[in-house]
Amino acid sequence: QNPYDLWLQYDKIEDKTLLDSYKKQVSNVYLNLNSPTGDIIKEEIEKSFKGLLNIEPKFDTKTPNLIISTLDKLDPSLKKKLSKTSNINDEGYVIQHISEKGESKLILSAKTEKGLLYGVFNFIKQIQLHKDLSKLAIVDSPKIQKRVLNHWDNLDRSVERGYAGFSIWDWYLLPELIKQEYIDYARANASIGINGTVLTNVNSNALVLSPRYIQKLKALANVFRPYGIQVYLTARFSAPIETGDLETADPLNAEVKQWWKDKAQEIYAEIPDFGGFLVKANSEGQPGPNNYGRSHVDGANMLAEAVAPYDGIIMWRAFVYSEEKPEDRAKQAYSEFKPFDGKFKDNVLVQVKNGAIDFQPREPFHPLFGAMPDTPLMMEFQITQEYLGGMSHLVFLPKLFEEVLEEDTYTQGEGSTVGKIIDGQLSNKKLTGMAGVANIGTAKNWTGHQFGQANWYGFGRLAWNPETSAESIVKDWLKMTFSNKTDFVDPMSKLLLDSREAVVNYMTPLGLHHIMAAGHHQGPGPWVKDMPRPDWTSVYYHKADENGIGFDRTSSGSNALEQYAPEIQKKYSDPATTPDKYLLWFHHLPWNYKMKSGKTLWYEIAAHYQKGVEQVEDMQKTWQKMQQYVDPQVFKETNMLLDIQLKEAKQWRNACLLYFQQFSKMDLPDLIPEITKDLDYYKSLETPYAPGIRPSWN
Ligand code: BDP
Repeated sequence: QNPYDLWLQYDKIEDKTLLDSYKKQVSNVYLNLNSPTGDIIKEEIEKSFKGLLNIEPKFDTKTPNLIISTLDKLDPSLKKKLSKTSNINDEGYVIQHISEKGESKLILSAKTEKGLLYGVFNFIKQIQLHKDLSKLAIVDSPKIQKRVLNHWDNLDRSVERGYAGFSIWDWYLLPELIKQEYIDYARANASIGINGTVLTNVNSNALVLSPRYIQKLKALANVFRPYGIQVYLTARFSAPIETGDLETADPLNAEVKQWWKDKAQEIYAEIPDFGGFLVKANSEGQPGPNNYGRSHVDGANMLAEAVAPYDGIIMWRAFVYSEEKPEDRAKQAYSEFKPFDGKFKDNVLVQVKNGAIDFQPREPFHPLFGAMPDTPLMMEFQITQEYLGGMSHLVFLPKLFEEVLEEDTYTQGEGSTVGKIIDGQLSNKKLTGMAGVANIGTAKNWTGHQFGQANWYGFGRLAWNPETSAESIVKDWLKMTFSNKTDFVDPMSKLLLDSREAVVNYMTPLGLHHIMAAGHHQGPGPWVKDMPRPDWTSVYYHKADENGIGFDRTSSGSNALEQYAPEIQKKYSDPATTPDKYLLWFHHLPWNYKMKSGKTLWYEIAAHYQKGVEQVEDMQKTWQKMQQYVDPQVFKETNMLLDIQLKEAKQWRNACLLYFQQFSKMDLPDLIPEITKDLDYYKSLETPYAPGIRPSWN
């Protein structure tokens, strides 16, 4: 195993019977594509067969047993035998075993070469997973169109909230130096169906729109194109001013409109398949249309017009919460965006974070999902673990993503899940998308923490099909990355699948949220107050006082609940029927409130913190038994990281319990091991510097 190779480890199959049967089934390959994508397919087949099967496939044979061809070039007699090819879209593919004249053949076909590339990766995966090839009958297409990574990478190569080293984009040496990493990055993304990448931070820099940078961008686009990946940039709304060209960036100003049209033309002349722009406007100090008394619709549509002639899109973020408004931060995006439903141009996707606050270990789904039926909404997940332990905690995020996608919004009756809104099943708009804030950097294993790779992988799988289960993702990833052995896969699946609940338990159980240390968001900071904005503090969110704890978002409080469907309002307005996991998100409750378990709220808070710590201890125990299955270095490093995770889980537990105890004035339950340090000690642990932060923000 080489961590750099991610889930594309092609180690030789040990089971001799299986190996022999594979060798027989795929040794002679028909492949007739003369294109850069065709070359990539050929290389991948060679590489994987050499690694997994130790064979050099023959490509010049008259009797192929593996036929890789686009549908239009496929022999009609073979084509007839394929089932349901009409169901696939332009990125879909068919992998099917057939018998022809008593001979068995594997056919891999698609409408486009891009579809074929995806099919080839899935075919290789079947071998990695030791599947029976004679049973293959896969017909698959992505359910979401724009499957993109968002890099929060700055031009100086620092990465906002990035914990895996520096940015992989070496802007200074581009366009001349094409690093192997760019190619490997594209290959890894293509293997999981990611088809777009936004290269720059949402807190953007207008410089990237300059002619010099467009040349650099072009070089990257040329690398990514044969892998089916489009490049996008973040657009700084004030760019026309910052470049010195104009004195305003007012979206209704004719010169401004023309400026963006010219800019689009300039980019598309170099990069004909440029994807478009991602925009963070009037959010956390970023410029935007509101600066000119214009709306988000005015801003987004102006840019949409500029890229429309080239089939470009605008991904306009709904991550807004104003400094001036006293409204609960959780309500603001909905208040501002819902009235705009149906007003955006067809090539605008409104990009909405999974929850209404900010990438917390757990949040209820964002109320905008389902509330804008006439606007395509793009899901934004965060793969980098800003609020989930950053670089050091093992947390399998697809479990979080799955939970959000499965939530029922009830906006079009029961079963209106977030996933169905995102993939367009419940919207009459065609454009669909999912974005993941990347966790990739210059680290030798790409993601810093080896298990961060699973989150990149899992994001890709869910962007392809939001109904994929976290369980199937975890199994595939473990097998492809490490080993197919049941004694490894079963306990490790459990470890990964439980890891998300562990982090919720030891950081923010029972609906608590945003109580991390200020700035870097890594350790506990329930005491954080007196920041430039109240909604950047912890006390704003937990509202602990002598009467209790939690944010009342029912009608007696901020009434954020009114932004959800009546079914949800009904259930969540009463603490007795609110799921425990969201209890303190929606309610402020007395410390001795009687929980469903019969215990007090204070007891349950403590018990959850303790459970989280114990879950990390269990993770360590499981990992100890895995040494024989994993690379020695990965084994050692993961051990050390789990030690850090355990230490920090205990810090979280102790700090939060001591802090909240000031208000509850209740004894800690016996299940909490004695805490020998005082609260001041835990406050003093707030590290003065942690990587991945943009110092000027919260
Ligand atoms: C917050 C981050 C901040 C980002 C912001 C965003 O703390 O660094 O710039 O989100 O998404 O989570 O724009």
